Amino acid sequence: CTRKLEIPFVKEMAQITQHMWRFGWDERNGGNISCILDEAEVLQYLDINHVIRTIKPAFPVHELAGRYFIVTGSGKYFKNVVADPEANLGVLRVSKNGEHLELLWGLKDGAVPTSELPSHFMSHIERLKVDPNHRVVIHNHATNVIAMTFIHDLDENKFTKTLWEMCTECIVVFPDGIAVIPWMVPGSSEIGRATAEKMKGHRAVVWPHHGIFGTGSSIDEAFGLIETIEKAAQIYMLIVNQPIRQRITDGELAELARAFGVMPREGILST
Ligand code: 2HA
Ligand code: ZN
Repeated sequence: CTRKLEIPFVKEMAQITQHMWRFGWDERNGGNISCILDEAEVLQYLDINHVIRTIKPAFPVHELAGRYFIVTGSGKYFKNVVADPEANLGVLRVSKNGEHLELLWGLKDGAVPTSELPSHFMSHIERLKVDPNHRVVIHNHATNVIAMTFIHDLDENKFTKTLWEMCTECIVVFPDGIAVIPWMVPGSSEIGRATAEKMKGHRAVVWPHHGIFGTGSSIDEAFGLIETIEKAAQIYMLIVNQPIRQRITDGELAELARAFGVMPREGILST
């Protein structure tokens, strides 16, 4: 198949990586995406019995055995995905015993999956436990989220509260709040474990001075979540040194939650 952009899940990845690069959230090789695919979906476009090569993950992933993924490649630039999806993306299946990744398409010329695969896999495992519809993990370097981690308290409830106050719709989009982990070395299993631990109760995790992880049932959901958080962080960065004359009160935030039928994470609002 040469018309790669006609495969819907390839096309969607190419479009979203391009968007994110244009937003300035994925400079150079920054950012990575992994998306769970249904076998039936993959079957329509690829020969699932033809394994191009196998790749050893950093650790066995028994919990994801048999699952199909489309992922961005390690060291690859989001900017370049549209022009050459097969070099920059890969479709793979976790082997039946969870010990190997079976490459079915892409990752041309010996490329390997994203350096953040441990964080992605561990996050998928935890999100699937709490949400059977979970499918997508997106990591990027959202500019204002990073900026905010230099000047705001990194207590996750305080961080969440500030974001909720920045745009009326925030509490509706992420009533579960934003988690924040300490600064850690990226690409490691340790940061993967810390991120996944937070994913038990959150869909978004901020990595201070680095970026954000967002999850969801689709690329739209995961991206929309990050987009909303980044927008709120942008408003914060715009107003932080200005005299604030009026704000959304805790009472109004509670009223919003009631009106939209969402349950704000406990311990954040004072009402
Ligand atoms: O792929 O974003 O966190 C580069 C990164 C690592
Ligand atoms: Zn990163």
